[in-house]
Amino acid sequence: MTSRTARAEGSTPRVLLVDPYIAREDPMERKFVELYPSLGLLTLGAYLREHGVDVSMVDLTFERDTRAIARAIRTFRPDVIGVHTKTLTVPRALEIARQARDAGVFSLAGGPDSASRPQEYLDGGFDAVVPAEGEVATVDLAHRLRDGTPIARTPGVIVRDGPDVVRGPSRPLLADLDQLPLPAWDLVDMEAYLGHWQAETGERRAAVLTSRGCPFDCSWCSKPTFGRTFRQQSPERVLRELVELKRRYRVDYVRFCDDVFGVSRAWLERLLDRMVESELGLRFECLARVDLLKPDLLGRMRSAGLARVYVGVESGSQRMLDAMNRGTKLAQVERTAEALRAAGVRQFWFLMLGYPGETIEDIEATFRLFRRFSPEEYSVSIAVPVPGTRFYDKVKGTLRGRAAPSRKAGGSTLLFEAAYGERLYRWEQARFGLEAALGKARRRFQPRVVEKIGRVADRFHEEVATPLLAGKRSGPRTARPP
Ligand code: B12
Ligand code: SF4
Repeated sequence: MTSRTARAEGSTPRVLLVDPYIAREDPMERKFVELYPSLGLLTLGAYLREHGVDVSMVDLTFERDTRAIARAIRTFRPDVIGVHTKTLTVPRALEIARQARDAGVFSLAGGPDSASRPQEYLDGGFDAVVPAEGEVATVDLAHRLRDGTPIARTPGVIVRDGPDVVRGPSRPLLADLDQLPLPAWDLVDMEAYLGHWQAETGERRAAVLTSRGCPFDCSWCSKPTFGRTFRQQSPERVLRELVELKRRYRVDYVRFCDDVFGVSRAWLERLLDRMVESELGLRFECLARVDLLKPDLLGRMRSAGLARVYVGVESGSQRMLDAMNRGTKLAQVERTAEALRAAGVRQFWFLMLGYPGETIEDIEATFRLFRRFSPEEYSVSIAVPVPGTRFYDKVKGTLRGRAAPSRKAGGSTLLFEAAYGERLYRWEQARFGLEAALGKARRRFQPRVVEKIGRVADRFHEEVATPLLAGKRSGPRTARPP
């Protein structure tokens, strides 16, 4: 295996990175327009370059097929093809591993999906998997392959060695994220992404990551690459990235992609100050927890450009929040939702149905909360048990043999034996959809007409849908908004 890729000692190793996601094949993409280049790959690419590796990248996001990979193999002649993996793209990742094998190129998988089930990628044809932070391990591996030194037991790498699979010792995480170079944006067609956003929203939008990991411990959350660790860049390093995005790409809107933004209040205050002082005029959005998003900071966040917040509300039932080990209180949800509304910041709520132990009454509580605050945007998902989580361990005996929710069904697939059947949850999703539409209508049309539609929908829900799908009547009628 090693001899297949070994080149003259002293020559520069060549790594071809691949993002296998093709947007036009994804039915959900048109619904949730969220196209950004993978920051994991761009940072990995920049780091490899800084450490003596030639890097090229095939980003399939805007492509029609995978032909660009064959072209890159011919022209760039890589020693290693490194594929970013998500559950969504498993078949294509495996197809690329086959393509690499046929071309005699070493294939390497990294990213969240291969990190949570490396064996399947090795069985599927990959030569190796980097199941955690990628930078240092990949530099080491690329140089070993170039030098023809054995790669089995390379720290942070799992390799197929003949019939065996050899797992190298784990590698410590990077101690200081400020040492990371800026993402190698030139590896992808930034103009395609920025132009896409400009056409959709009128703004040139880019993604930025200020931290790695998350210190919280929600029982359904999968954290395959960084586990329960947390590191962040200094606000000054973050500002440097923002300045470059503005200068090189005329970006005017930033999505902070951190698992949770603003874990440390002191850090956040310093970043907000730097952003205001810099007068970059950027607007931004982030994902926040209701226990961290303090109403007294919202004014400052707004002045620094805050436009939208993704809020992990998840449930309107405290019992369920506790079951999920969310660590948040309903009072915090209410306080945050009110403060965001008062500050004029758009809210995007994440809600989840079907978590073990959830009853119709809990779903009603979530619905009432949703009706009361009527967030501008939302997503209601059916709980997905991801391997490696406590939720998965809890329901693994009742799994239904499907690894991931169907994109064709809008992601709404029940993968385990929940309290009710899939049709109930799908009905609830439709009901939240109707309520969202009514919420919008309330702001624009005759309230009486809207209320009437709402009452008819409530009656249908209570008297027809719930008894039919859950075999019982729902709780008390949902309160009407004032
Ligand atoms: C930000 C984010 C997004 C952003 C993406 C922004 C961007 N392009 O960077 C948006 C909102 C667009 C998004 C979309 C989706 N996301 Co997302 N997202 C995240 C999040 C919160 C952070 C990703 C990130 O930047 N991490 C930081 C970087 C540095 O880490 P990394 O990407 O893992 O890369 C490191 C290593 O994994 C490794 N590595 C990565 N690739 C490779 C490749 C090789 C060859 C090697 C050697 C190493 C290597 O090295 C990197 C540097 O150390 C993660 C959660 C998480 N913490 O990972 C979820 C996460 C990646 N997303 C997830 C999902 C499911 C999705 C969607 C499918 C959801 C949807 N709406 O349909 C889409 C898929 C879109 C797509 N194009 O594929 C899941 C993936 C689970 C899985 N097993 O597939 C995650 C893990 C969340 C979760 N816990 O469920 N996402
Ligand atoms: S769901 Fe969010 S807050 Fe909870 S552990 Fe995962 S990343 Fe952290």
